[in-house]
Amino acid sequence: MVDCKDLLNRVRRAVAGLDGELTRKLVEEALRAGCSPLAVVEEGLRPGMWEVGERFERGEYFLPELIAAADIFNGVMGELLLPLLEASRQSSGRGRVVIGTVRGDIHDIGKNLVAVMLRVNGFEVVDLGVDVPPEKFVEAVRAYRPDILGMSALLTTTMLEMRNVIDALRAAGLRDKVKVIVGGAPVTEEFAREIGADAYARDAVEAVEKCKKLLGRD
Ligand code: B1M
Repeated sequence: MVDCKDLLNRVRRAVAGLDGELTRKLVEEALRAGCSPLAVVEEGLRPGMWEVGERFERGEYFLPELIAAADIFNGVMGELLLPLLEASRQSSGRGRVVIGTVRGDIHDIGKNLVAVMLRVNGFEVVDLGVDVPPEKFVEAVRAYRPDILGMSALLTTTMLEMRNVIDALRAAGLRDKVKVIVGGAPVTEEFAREIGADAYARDAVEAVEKCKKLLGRD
């Protein structure tokens, strides 16, 4: 019997310790042992990144360590996990999602993962990238006519931009033309409700579920 929990705990520690080679080795081992690629991300890599953030807060890590952690994550994601996740892609036609990280924020790892999982589950995704100002979100809603607009924010300061985007949609007469979903580490269900979003998701899997629900196709 494979103990994914133990293996993924070791992945978490390797990421937190910024050991790229060990992370890669353990991820390969976990995949060989039959742990799901998504579990590797959500129960191994992501908690490791979280711990990196905590060490940063405690003054044990600095900006170069955050960058190193992001490189480790993106490395194993791109080489080992993405091909497996994409192999399970379902046929398209679920709906179109425009997604981006809000103005002032350049964190994109979580947003990219949400975009991948939406694509894998049959959504067409238009990714606007990072540091996206409200007017660019509005322009994209007008141009692409998505079913859903997704916003990601990782900073307590930038999450406030989400409200500005919703206000800008309203001012442009587009708010009732698109559903809005928000997410990212500091974002909560309560905050989503407060700013008038239609949904909140705490991770990529929940984001897919909520998007299906928003379109009444779950
Ligand atoms: Co920064 N950073 N960072 N950082 N960083 C955090 C967010 C922080 C919490 C670390 C900490 O102090 N504990 C902290 C924010 C504190 C706060 O505001 N409360 C912080 C800080 C302070 C900063 C800087 C200000 C540091 C500085 O310059 N002094 C700076 C800001 C830059 C800016 O944006 N303007 C900065 C910079 C960076 C790097 C660029 C070096 C790098 C990002 C690289 C990149 O993204 N390409 C980085 C990193 C790596 C982190 C941590 C360590 C890891 C983030 C991550 O990738 N997690 C982070 C610590 C933490 O998150 N606790 C931290 C893995 C990812 C899979 O999870 O992003 O949460 P996550 O995404 C999840 C869910 O949140 C959800 O699903 C995803 C998948 O499961 N989700 C959605 C996300 N978006 C969603 C959208 C949805 C639905 C769900 O719907 C549309």
